[in-house]
Amino acid sequence: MASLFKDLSKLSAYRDRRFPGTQEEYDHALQTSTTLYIGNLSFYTTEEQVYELFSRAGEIKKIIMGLDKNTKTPCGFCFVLYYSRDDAEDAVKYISGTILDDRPIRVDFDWGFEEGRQWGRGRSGGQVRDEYRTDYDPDILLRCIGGYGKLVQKE
Ligand code: GTA
Repeated sequence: MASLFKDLSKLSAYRDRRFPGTQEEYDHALQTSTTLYIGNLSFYTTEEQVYELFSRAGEIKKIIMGLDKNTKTPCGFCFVLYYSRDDAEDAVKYISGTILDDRPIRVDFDWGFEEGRQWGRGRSGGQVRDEYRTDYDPDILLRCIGGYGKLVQKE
């Protein structure tokens, strides 16, 4: 069966500025890689939860949680490495957009994990995109008010 992902524009809208090669090499890596980037994770989602969800698409080789470079705590992303390209494509097709810990997660092809890529690159230590967030973040709201439990009790 022809792959849905032959069209380069469907592979990823993201371009890693730190990729060490040419655009052609980047495109080739995205077409063949078995590594995925998962974004919009809750800071409380564990590696075990990620494993449980993504192993539905195939056998996982490794998971690397994205960490805030200052606090060394999860900051909303991770990398999932599969053994097979077909399994990685299935995860993009079927798992992207599903809800994990109340958040719709984004599953993106990635050029491949290298040591250092697990750290948030934002000035504050977390992900760059969090520094541009204008919508409210339910995680932060919940931390401020003490969780849904308290809200429900007050009603
Ligand atoms: N494969 O979508 C992705 C992706 N993202 C967002 C991060 N990584 C990704 N990999 C894939 N697909 O290893 C990887 C990075 C790195 C790790 C942490 O996750 O390669 P980071 O998010 O902290 O830093 O990365 P990064 O990616 O270098 O920052 P960048 O590219 O400037 O911005 C990330 C996102 O922030 C952008 O896609 C955009 O949505 C948002 N953003 C950036 N600048 C602005 C702006 N001025 N206004 C609004 N939004 C912005």
